[in-house]
Amino acid sequence: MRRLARAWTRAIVDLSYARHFLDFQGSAIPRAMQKLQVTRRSPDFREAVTLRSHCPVPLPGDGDLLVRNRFVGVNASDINYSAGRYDPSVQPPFDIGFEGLGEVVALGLSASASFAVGQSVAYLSPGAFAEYTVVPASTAIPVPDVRPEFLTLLVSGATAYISLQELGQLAEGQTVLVTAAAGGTGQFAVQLAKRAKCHVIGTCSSKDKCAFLKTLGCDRPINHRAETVGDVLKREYPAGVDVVYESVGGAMFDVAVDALAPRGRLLVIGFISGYQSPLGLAPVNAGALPAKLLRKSAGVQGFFLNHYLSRHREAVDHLLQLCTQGNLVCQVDLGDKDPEGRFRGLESVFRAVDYMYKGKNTGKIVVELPPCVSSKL
Ligand code: NAP
Ligand code: X1H
Repeated sequence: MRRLARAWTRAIVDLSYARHFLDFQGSAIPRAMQKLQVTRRSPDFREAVTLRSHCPVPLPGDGDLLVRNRFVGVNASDINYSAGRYDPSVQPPFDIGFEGLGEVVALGLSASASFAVGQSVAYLSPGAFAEYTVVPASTAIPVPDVRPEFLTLLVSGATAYISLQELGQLAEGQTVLVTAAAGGTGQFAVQLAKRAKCHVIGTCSSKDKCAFLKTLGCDRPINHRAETVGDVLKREYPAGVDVVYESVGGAMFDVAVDALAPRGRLLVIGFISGYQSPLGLAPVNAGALPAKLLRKSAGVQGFFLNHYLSRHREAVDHLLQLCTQGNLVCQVDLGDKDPEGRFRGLESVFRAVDYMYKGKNTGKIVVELPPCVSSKL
C-alpha cells in the first residue's frame, strides 16, 4: 500500500500541470466535481448557497491529503457561515461545510509518511460540502472505516466534551440542564453529564425525542411543546440547576438563567432561535442578565469550538474510543424520516438544513455522498 501511495504521489507531482491524474487502482479521479459555494451572504441557506458543477478537483500539496467525501456533517452554524458571520471580511464566492468523512484518494509526498491511499479519515476543515476536499495531513483523523457515526464526534461530540470539561466543572450529584438535548451536540452533553454521575434534564420538541433521551439515560426529558420548561424546573427543581448547556437562546436562555442554582454555570453554546432573525444579526438578549448573575454568583460563559482547537484531537480520540467500545451512542439522522427520503448528494444539504430548522432531527444530521460509479475505490 505504501509503495502504491508513493507511486501515486509521483503521479501527482508529474501530472499536476496536466490536471489529469490517475488513482492508485488505475481508475480516473475526475477532473471536475460538484461543490456547494456561498455566492451571496445570507442566513437563508437556500438564498446564500449555490450547487456548482464543473469545479476543478483540488490538488493536494506536499503535506496534504485529497479526500473523497462519503459523509458530510450539517451544523446549525452553517447558516452563520453562509451569512458571513465567521469572517465578515471574506467576499463570496467561498466554500462551505465544516466537516467530512471519506477515503484518501491521493496525497503529497510528506503526507505519505503517515497516511495511505484508501485509508478512511475524518476531518474538520472548511469546504467539506464538496465531492473532494484537500485536508492537511496534520489535522486529518484516521478512523476505522467510513461509518457516519464517527462524523458526529468532530464538531458535535467535541463541543460537548471540551466545553463541559473546560467550563462545566461537573461533579457527582449535580444537576445539569441540556437544551436541544436530542440534537447533534445535545446528545453528547447528556451522555457526558451522565458519565460524570450528574442528574440530567433535557429539552426537546417531541415524544419520540423524549423516548430517545430516555435511552441515553436522561433523567427528565421535557417536551417543550407539551410542557412549559420554566414551570417544570420551578416545580421539580426548586433548588435550581448547577450547569446549563444552552444552545437555543431567546426565551429558553431566560428560563435557563432563572433556573440557575447559586454558583451555577450557564454555558452559551449557541442560540439557534436567533440565527435566522430577519434583521440578520441577532445578539443574545442580555436584558437583566448581569443583575441576575450577580445575585447568585452564577456565571455565563461563551464557548466556540474554534477557540479550543488545541484540545480537539484529544477530545475526538477519547470519544472515538468510547464509540468503538460501544460506550457512547452517536445517533445519526440521515433523513430517512423526511418525506423526500434520505439525504443523498450535495443537493440534499439544502433539505437537511431546513429539516434541522424545523426541529425534525434526532441526533446529528449527516448527508451521504454516494461514491461515483466510475471509481473503483
Ligand atoms: P441540532 O441540535 O442537531 O439541531 C438543532 C435543534 O435545535 C433542532 O433539532 C431543534 O431541537 C432545535 N431548533 C431548531 N430550530 C430552532 C429554532 N428556530 N428555535 C428553537 N429551537 C430550534 O444542531 P447542532 O448543529 O448540534 O447545533 C445545536 C446548537 O449547538 C446550535 O445552537 C449550535 O450553534 C450550537 N453549537 C455550538 C458550537 C460551538 O462551538 N459553540 C458547536 C456546535 C454546535 P428541538 O426541536 O428538539 O428543540
Ligand atoms: C470569532 O468567533 C466567532 C464566534 C462565533 C465568529 C463567528 C461566530 C458565529 O458566527 C456564531 C456561531 C458559530 C458557531 C456556533 O455553533 C454558533 C454560533 S452563533 C454565531 C453568531 C450568530 C449571530 C451573530 O450575530 C454573531 C455570532
